[in-house]
Amino acid sequence: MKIGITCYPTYGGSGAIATELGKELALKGHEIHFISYALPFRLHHFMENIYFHEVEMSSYPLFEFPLYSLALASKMVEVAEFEKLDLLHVHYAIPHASSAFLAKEMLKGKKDLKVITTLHGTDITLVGLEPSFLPLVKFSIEKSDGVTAVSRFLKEKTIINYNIEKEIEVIPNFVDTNVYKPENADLLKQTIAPNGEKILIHTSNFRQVKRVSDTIRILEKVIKEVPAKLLLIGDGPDRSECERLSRELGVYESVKFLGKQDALVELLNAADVFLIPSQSESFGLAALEAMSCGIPVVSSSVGGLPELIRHNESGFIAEIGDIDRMSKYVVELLTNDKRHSMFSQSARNRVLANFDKNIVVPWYERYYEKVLGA
Ligand code: GMT
Repeated sequence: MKIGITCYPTYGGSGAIATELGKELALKGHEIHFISYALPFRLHHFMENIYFHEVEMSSYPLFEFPLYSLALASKMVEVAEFEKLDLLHVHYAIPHASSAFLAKEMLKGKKDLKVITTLHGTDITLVGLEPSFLPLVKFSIEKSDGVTAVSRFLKEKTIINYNIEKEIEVIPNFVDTNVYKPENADLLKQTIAPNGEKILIHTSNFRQVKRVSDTIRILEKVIKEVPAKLLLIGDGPDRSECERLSRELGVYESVKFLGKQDALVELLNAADVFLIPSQSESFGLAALEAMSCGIPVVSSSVGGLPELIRHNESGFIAEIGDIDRMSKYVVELLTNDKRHSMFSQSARNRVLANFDKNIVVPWYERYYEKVLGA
């Protein structure tokens, strides 16, 4: 198939999934055309069957705000027509699904461009609900030829919040279990925790919805019982506040703010527990990557997280903001080696059985065929 993929190219779960999907499809012989304003962050090497089309933006004094959605629609039309795309798969509804609808309409009479929209999270649970976007998100979802959501939770939210009757296929996030796998990281462990402290880890874009400050509050409680360090990977608006909080709580020396990192697998393998105390999380790709490395997860009980993490098996789940309970769960995992290793094995097995790329990518292919067939 000739497939156009549009996603946000910067750090973020939807961009990561879209890019990994494109790469896997290209390896299987499909021709993939990425259409975005910059090269997706996980696409830095040349790969056969992958092409990138940059959406050029021009400025004009009258345009106080950049007209990206319109420029994107024009680029979609150009690529679909000249590269003879079979379908366009857009990730994150705003504004991608709307631009795709416009492109589809513009091509009518010349070709029937099928559009598939994958809903990822805040496009539905947060931004999409704003009155200035809601009608457009609803319209664009209804006009897509196919719609997928990354969890049952997100599917339900979409149906209820936007009053949508359209069929939505749940296709979960996936991971390359040959890359994200358990491996020895003793050397790195020693560098991070020279006195044998346990290591907690959290990775995110440091947005409010991630509640990163909860990880620091958890650490403050945990180190009263077990010597531990907290690795914070990523960057974003809440980072300064988190740094301030760790100083205020007197745990600054035990928290390492590492910023954006590429060597994620190594860092995950150095850790004992992964923390994801989010306010909202439609799936939790970061937790999936940790579990694939065999790292047990302690999370909040929101969104799609309970669909990923089996409570008391591959991790522990607590109410949002219940720092006391989450700290107790962390201490339990850090002080009970037998339990930790059972959780670790169960996390890895759960990923292998349900969320491996070799299970989920063919699922997308089947869905494409279904939409094209229709
Ligand atoms: O919403 C975000 O914070 C970023 C967003 C994205 O599009 O990059 O992440 C969402 O999509 C991921 C991939 O499907 C999911 O694993 C994340 O759970 C989801 N984030 C939220 O729902 C907050």
